[in-house]
Amino acid sequence: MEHTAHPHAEPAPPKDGNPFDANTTHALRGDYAVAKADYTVDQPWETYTEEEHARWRFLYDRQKALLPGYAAPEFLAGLEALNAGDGIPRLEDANRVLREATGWTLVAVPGLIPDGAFFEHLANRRFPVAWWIRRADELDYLVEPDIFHDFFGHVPLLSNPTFAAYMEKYGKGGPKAIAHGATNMLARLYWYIVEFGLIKTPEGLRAFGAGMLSSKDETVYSVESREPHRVNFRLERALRTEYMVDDFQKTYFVVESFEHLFEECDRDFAGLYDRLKQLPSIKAHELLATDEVVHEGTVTA
Ligand code: HBI
Ligand code: FE
Repeated sequence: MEHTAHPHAEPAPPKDGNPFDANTTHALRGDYAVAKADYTVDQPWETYTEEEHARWRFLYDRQKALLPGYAAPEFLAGLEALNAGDGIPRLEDANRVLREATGWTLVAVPGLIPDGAFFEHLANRRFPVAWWIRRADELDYLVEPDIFHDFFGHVPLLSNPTFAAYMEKYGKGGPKAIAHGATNMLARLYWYIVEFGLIKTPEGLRAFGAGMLSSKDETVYSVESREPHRVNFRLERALRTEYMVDDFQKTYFVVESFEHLFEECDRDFAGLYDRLKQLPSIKAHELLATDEVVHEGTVTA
């Protein structure tokens, strides 16, 4: 039984798909009518049902058991510190841990929010987390990020100082991308790093992206499968590379370290946007002669 999210009537879902994220066309699920101007809402923690807490524990326990050997050590350390396995977490509890570690706080939102609002939160070390949890029939795939994707996938790394600084810088770059009509390129960077990034460790490649670490199948696929390409992360290559939202990645980008990630992105994007706009985008399955290939896969179009 789904809990009644808010007393207000649900707004009619947008007819022409999703106004906040050009990459998806589904209607938004959350109740935006009760959100403040910055799109935040109070987390209705008391309304979560026992069944929803059990759903959280199922997803949490399944991922936690799977991650050793696949997740980056910094992610595993951040997850431990959050101690969020007993049920849907109170964001305020996580905020005590995050404020101490890196000054980040979590804010509850109805779901996807407009790019401008999203960038503004990140620029101020606030991470938007959808407050609702997926339905029982969506355990393995859902179109819009729920609290499990946002919290389990994104929050653990916010306690890593270098990655936390990267995320703030990503948000601060938002207005320039909007001004240059390049939010699609900045979204590619977010997709290939924050959602699906791999990192090199002495023990081999490890996943740190929220999209793979909150997915039981893509956690394994991204690190082990021979199908996808894996190439060293270079900022321009990622900004030019297209992605699909409803399938495993055909190409994963590998960072040397979070410090190297931060340095590679510590540049003036304005000139980049203008130059890269003149170049054709790169297909998700394409390999370039200039790529530093970590693994050449078998994927095709
Ligand atoms: N809104 N709540 C939420 N969470 C996201 O991850 C998110 C968003 N809005 C836009 C967005 N991501 C992407 O377009 C980013 O690349 C900006
Ligand atoms: Fe995400």
